[in-house]
This record gives sequence, C-alpha cells and structure tokens, in this order.
Amino acid sequence: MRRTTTAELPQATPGEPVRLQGWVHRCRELATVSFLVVRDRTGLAQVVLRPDEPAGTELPPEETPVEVVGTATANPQAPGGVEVTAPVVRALSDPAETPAVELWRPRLDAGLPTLLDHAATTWRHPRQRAVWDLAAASLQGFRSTLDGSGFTEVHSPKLVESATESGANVFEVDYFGRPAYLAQSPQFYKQVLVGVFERVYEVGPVFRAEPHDTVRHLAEYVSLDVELGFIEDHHEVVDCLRDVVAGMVASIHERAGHAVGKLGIDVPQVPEKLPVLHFREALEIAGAPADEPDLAPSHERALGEWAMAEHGSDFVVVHGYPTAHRAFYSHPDPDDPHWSRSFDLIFRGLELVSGAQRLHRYDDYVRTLEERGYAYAPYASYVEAFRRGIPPHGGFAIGLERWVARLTGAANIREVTLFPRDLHRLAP
Ligand code: AMO
Repeated sequence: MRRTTTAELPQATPGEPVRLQGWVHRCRELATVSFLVVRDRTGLAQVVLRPDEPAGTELPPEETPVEVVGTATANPQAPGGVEVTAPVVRALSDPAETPAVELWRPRLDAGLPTLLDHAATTWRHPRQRAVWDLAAASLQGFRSTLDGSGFTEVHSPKLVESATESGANVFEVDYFGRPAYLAQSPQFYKQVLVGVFERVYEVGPVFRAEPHDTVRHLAEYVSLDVELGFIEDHHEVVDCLRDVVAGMVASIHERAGHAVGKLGIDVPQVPEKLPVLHFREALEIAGAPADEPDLAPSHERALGEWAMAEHGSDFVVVHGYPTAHRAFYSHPDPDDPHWSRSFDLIFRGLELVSGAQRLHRYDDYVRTLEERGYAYAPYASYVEAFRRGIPPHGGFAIGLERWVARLTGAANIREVTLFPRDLHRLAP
C-alpha cells in the first residue's frame, strides 16, 4: 500500500484506506477517545482511536516513528479537514524517550543552551524546521540564479597551507606531521578557477577561529562564494550580487511560502538598484570620525536605519573601504589607491556580504605582499597563477547563517544554525 503524506491526506477520498508514516507528535488519551497527531516531513495529521477499535496495544510514546494504516474520514475540525479513523498503529522503532523539550507545544519554550544541547530533536519542531526550510530555499535560489548566468559550481579544498583572510583566526591542524589550516574561505581557489571557468560559485563550510563570543560569529559557517571574470570594476560585481539576492528571495516565496507564513517572516524586497554609499559618506551618516578604518556594528545599524528611511530598502552597499584595511587581494581604486574597489552589503543593519574587484596582475600581488610584510612562500601557488593570464575579476561571499538570522529576526546566529560551532561548542 502506497504511503500518503500528511499533506496529501486532505485529498484522500473519504472511506478509502490510507497509510501514514511519521513520528508521534502528540498523544492524548481521553476517557472515550484518543488522539494521535502524526508528524511527517510535510506536516501534521490527526488519527482518532475509539476504545472499541483494534489500535492494538498501548500507544507508542511521543517521538516514536510509527506507521498508521486506517480510513480517511472527513472531519472539519481536523487539520486539512480529513483525519484517519479505525487505525492500526505500528511502532517502527523502539519507544522513544521523552524529549528534553516538549515538541508538541506550538512554540519551543526553552533557553538557547537547552535547544542547542538537544539540537538533534529540537530541530524537529515545526517552527524550527521552517527556519531551515528558509535556508534550503535560499540555497536553491542562489544556485539556480548563478546556474542561469553561466556560472559553474566548484568545490575547493578545506585543508590548506595558508590563511586567506588573516593569520589571526585560523585553525591549525596536523597534516601528516606538518602544519596546515582549515580554510577560512575558498578565496584563492575561486579566483584561480576564474582562469578556468570565467564564472564560478561554491557553497561550503569555512572555518574561523573566532576568539570572542558574539551573536554574529560562528567558528564554522556556510559561505556562499561567487567569482566572475572579465569585469570593468566592482560595481559589476554588486549588480551580480543584487541579482543573486533577488533570486534567493524569489526562491523563498516559491519554495518556502509555508515557512514564511508559519514564522510570520517579513521577506525583504530587493530594489532593482541597491542603494550605494562610499565609505566616506557611510562614516558621515553613521556619525563616525572620518579616520575610522572600518565600520563598527553600531555604524552598520545606523546605516541600516538610513537605508530604510531614505530608500525604503533593507539593503545598502558600502564601497571604497580603505585599501590598507581590506584583504591584500583587493583592488585599489586606480584614481586614489588609498581607497579600494571593495564593498560590503549591509542587510537590516548587519554586514551580510563582503566582496571586491581583485588584483589580477602577478606584479601587483608580489608588490602588495611585500608592502604588507607577508612572506611570499605561503602564497606562492596562488600568486603564481596570476603569471598565466587571469582576467580582471571580482566576487563576493554571503554568510548563510547571517542571512537567515536577519530574515527571521533571530537575536543570535546560533538559533538558525543546525549544529553551531563556537568557542564552547563542539557537540552535538
Ligand atoms: P568575510 O570574511 O567578510 O569575506 O566573510 C564574508 C561573509 O561571511 C560572513 N561571516 C561570518 N558568518 C558567521 N560567522 C563568522 N565568524 C563569519 N565571518 C564572516 C559574513 C561576511 O560578510 N573572502 C571574502 C569574501 C570575498 O571577498 O569574496 C571573505 O571571506 O556574512
């Protein structure tokens, strides 16, 4: 007998036999009747047991995987207007132990440490699952937008010989007796792969040995990386970023409408042209001193408010950060090399994306490494690639967890991460 999902149950013909599989979400035994709510990947269904019916022996406890074979029966009070009656309930595994948090309640009412300690079960809660559905839909939108624009998906090594972003927050590992690092980003690989594919993207884990406990940093996160060749300048990269974010939003509407509804998400509109500020203007708007080298979180919040007030936009691009304070591969502004052709995208007052046009000439790399006092050897295999013809190029990286945290209004990035890694947490 074919399995009916709980979402398909409302379409079942009343009186017909149906077979559900799922977890016991809720079990309520009343004097004259018992209700079993079965949860599967598509939702919930109600199963009704009357004392004279052959449900079998005792009902399995909550969270036990079960199979229910019974009769589809119309009942306006049941979810979707159809319930299952006259059931035979069969446990598909041992009776489940009582979860640390009651998953049948409409909301998970436990503190963050408890939720994270029991993540393997707390993610089963329908509201929690919906959060990840937003992430999954965003990933599909990211990929499909780029697939439709001539990009090739790549995967680069996560065990590497040098730091890409800065030496400070890198995890060292023992690689057959010599030091290696967990990749902080696919930066070097995506750039050299422009020399092969012109346009590449990667979705993968990156590692940052973040020494501080903040609500916006993880030690491992999912980076959505893009790199494209044959560009004029970084504004072309910003245009690509705009389309990618619009594709992620469209995919959320298309594939995760149920999650948007369940969580009451305010999905952002992506303007045709993102508001853009030069770093100098951004400092002024944020009320920061003109010689600040970077934007602090409070400045980003101020810029988020400015973008909403002035442009009705959840997004604002800041470009032209001081070259000396950006990664060494950033391209300086040819008109005034004090400033760089780099940018950040701020989404609802939080940095969501960093990107830039990159250096693409070998000599520029050698000179920049020297000026910054970096040794050549750890970068040799990367920098050598620029001797063999890499076109002008640029790209960006979106932090998946920050995106979902901002979408859902989560106060802490850990709330939207399946199994977060941070200063204190290596399990589950
Ligand atoms: P950057 O280091 O700014 O740039 O990272 C890009 C984006 O990744 C997210 N992010 C983080 N998310 C969670 N925890 C962290 N510890 C963390 N650190 C960063 C943010 C950030 O905007 N190679 C460049 C990108 C490029 O130029 O293409 C890079 O990694 O959302």
